[in-house]
Amino acid sequence: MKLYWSSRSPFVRKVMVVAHETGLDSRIECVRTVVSAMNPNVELMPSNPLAKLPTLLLDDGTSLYDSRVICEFLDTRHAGARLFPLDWRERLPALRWQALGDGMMDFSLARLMERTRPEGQRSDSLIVGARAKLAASLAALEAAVPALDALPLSIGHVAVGCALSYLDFRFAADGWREGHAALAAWHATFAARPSMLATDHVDAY
Ligand SMILES: N[C@@H](CCC(=O)N[C@@H](CS)C(=O)NCC(=O)O)C(=O)O
Repeated sequence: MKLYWSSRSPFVRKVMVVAHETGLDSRIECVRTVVSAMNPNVELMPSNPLAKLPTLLLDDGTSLYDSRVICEFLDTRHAGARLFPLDWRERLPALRWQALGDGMMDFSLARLMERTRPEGQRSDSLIVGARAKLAASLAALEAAVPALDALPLSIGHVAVGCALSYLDFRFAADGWREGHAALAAWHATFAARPSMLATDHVDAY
């Protein structure tokens, strides 16, 4: 399998963490790929018309996107405990946390894009909005720590853990741990997993 990949992408990291957790990482060839919302990568479009990362190309030529679809596919290809639980009592929180983690990545990427625009073209209101969503997301996760601790590792844990690590990578100055001691402790344990250590962000093409 070929994964269109970047060391900067939180969604790619989410897929790679799942690959490591499921023991499938050695079957994935990572292909460095540059994408941009402003200047879409046309070479990626035959595999993914949205020209986004991550995109997974299977050996039979089938392409899979986005990270949710790829992660769920990988979860059908191993014999260990399911990251997408079948029992709805565990599945619902896992999917909700995945939605929250993915959403945090989405508004963080949008905020990053605004930060890198030339001064006059920046939308301050988008940055303010992203900050408000971040505060609300962190408050919700702080309250969810007992449940995160109680349930077995799921795609929700992976998405939330990757979203928080992306904040460290791109928005360290925010100091997200302040006022979120329980979440910070949960994240410290999660970030020490071998799957996270093997997939650290690098700010390079
Ligand atoms: N919902 C998608 C989001 C993927 C995404 O936004 N990827 C970014 C890189 S981290 C991207 O490809 N951006 C290029 C673009 O927006 O055209 C997923 O879960 O995979």
